[in-house]
Amino acid sequence: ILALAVALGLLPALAPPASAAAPITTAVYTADPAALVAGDTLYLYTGHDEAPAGGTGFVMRDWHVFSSTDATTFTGHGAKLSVSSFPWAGADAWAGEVERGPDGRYYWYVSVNGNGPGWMNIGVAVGDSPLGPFTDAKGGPLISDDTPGSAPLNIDPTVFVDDDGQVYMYWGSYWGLRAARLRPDMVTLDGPVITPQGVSNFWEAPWMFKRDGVYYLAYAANDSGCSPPNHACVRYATASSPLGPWTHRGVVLDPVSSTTNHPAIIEFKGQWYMVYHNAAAPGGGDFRRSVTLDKLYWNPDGTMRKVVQTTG
Ligand code: FUB
Repeated sequence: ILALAVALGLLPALAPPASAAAPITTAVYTADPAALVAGDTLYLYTGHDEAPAGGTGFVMRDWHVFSSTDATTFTGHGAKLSVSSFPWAGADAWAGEVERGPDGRYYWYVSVNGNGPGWMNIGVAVGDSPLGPFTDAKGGPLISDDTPGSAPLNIDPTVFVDDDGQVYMYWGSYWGLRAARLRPDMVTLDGPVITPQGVSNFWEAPWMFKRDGVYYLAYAANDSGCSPPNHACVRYATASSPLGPWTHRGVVLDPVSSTTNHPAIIEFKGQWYMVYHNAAAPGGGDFRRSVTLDKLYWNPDGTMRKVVQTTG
């Protein structure tokens, strides 16, 4: 009866038992996770924090890949993409995401400093398998300050291929969230850049996905509703159309021990997960972060329950 009442939405579900979440690795500091399921494997694509202890800024030169078949034990595959993979770039290997294209290849979208007059760009690399090898897919930025309508800071791409094959990309920061359609080639804009509406308190780190016909956009927010101050939480919004308008639905992940927060939400072997980073690894900090994950549960009405952050 209790289970039926919960299923009908008449009673709130009891909090699920906590499971131990440890950093996916302590061999390197990792940040800005993106998740991809291919076959029976969960792949995590991460940034790599190399700031010294006590450092006061990001030192990030490459991106790493990890894989797991149980979402508990992860194998590190090392750096599979670096700033030097993009001949036109020079620094700042910030957040990225990998998406499988209609051609079956794997496209890795990243934030990277072009070393030109502007600052950050969206670059894209491609490989024939989730582990690469990955090479620059375009020979220049997909999005730069020169792109009409682009964001004031072009970082944190999230790419989503809808059931009808249409590709969408969201990106941006506190100064402006942007979205655009991509062509099936995955590396060319398909129409104008737009400014999505209804995404409250957006800070950075968008992650787009779809569940039961509903579009979800999770993102880092840094407002007074996230406590402690200046530590981002993860909010999310839903929409019935991939470009919005969006309706804010609440906080799904409270602030973590690092000032930044960065979500990747994915279903793997029937269980949903929130993948994120914090400063919890030994010697960790705001610029020495580590990726971890916890289970994520849904309410019957399609809203997400707040993730219980575990340690282990
Ligand atoms: O890791 C560098 C930047 O910090 C990312 O691009 C943001 O999402 C934030 O995590």
